Amino acid sequence: MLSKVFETSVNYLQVLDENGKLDPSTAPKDLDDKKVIDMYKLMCFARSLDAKVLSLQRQGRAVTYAPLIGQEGEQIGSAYAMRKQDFFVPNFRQHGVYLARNFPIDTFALYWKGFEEGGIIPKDSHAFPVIVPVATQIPHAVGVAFAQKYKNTNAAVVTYVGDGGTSEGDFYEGMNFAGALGLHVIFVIENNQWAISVPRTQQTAAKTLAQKAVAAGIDCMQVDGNDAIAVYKAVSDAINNPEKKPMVIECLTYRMSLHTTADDPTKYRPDSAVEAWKPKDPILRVRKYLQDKGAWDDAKQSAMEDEQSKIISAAVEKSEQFKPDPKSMFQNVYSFMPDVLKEEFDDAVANNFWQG
Ligand SMILES: Cc1ncc(C[n+]2csc(CCOP(=O)(O)OP(=O)(O)O)c2C)c(N)n1
Ligand SMILES: [Mg+2]
Repeated sequence: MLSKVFETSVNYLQVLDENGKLDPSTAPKDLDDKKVIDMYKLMCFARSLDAKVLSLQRQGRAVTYAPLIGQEGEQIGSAYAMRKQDFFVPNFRQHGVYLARNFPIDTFALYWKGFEEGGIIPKDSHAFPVIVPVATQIPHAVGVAFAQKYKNTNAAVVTYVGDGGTSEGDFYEGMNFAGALGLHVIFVIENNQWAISVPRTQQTAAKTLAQKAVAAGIDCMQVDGNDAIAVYKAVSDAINNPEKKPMVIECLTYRMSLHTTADDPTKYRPDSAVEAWKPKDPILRVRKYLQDKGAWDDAKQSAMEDEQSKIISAAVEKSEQFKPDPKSMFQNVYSFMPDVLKEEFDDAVANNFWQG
């Protein structure tokens, strides 16, 4: 006898197409113009901030930076779906999510100057710090969700991982744990088609990255990651799931710029690949949608741009006047200072090594 014991499929969601046309049958029930305008403004803000930091880095005024341009739709859409009590566990590219979660822009500016003080996460923000080792945030996120279940809170955990990150053991182990224990974690896969110079096509033979959830017994779906409204709906449904089930949401998007400022993508991908994604821009389609409805116009656009640019300039100016305490470089790695570090610290203090 041969019988089928299991069958599955992966759904794909798009609400707003590239021309700004909304599909009412898939649109979130709670969608109104205010929400769309809020998300639109945040996407524009994220893009302006991104351009600013990139230009500061090129002038030697900021440290290594991972641009987010092109990924504003999935970042703002998912962040906008989060409630205050939910936890945000990032990797290294989710500046837009921090922004939408009201992370202080002054702290951001200090972070990109390389100051320890920029790494301080405000208490009660329910955000974790930037993490660079690929996919190591996943077990942390799952651990936070385990703690929420143990404490019987009503907080979900939203964590982010790149297409490359989904090849890591931490990703599979974390999903397995979340599935087995029924933890309320939402795994947002930012499939931006590249892991530095490795294209998505070489990353895995799997047809979708979402389906990796299936082996862990977790629900999954694919979303147009350049459609902020679709991402908002997918993440919001997962957060408000009455059974608090885990969920994997693969956002299809594109890394329009560099991996980081230490990278030169012209060495491994043609400009035409980037050009092909330009019409799918996540900001453009929301603007078209709002303008067609008469809810947005050029005057509103320039007023918004002026306001955002003033906020960004003020934060940058403040960060450039900031006087860091050099001792802080010793103080934030361990909860207590190990002997070997203490020795170096004492030596530095005794010899006044940071003066002059
Ligand atoms: C464990 C580990 N291996 C390798 C690296 C170097 N590295 C940094 S980012 C990256 C690619 C990540 O690609 P992806 O997960 O798709 O995220 P994206 O950068 O595209 O947002 C690699 C290999 C690292 N930081 N950590
Ligand atoms: Mg990637």
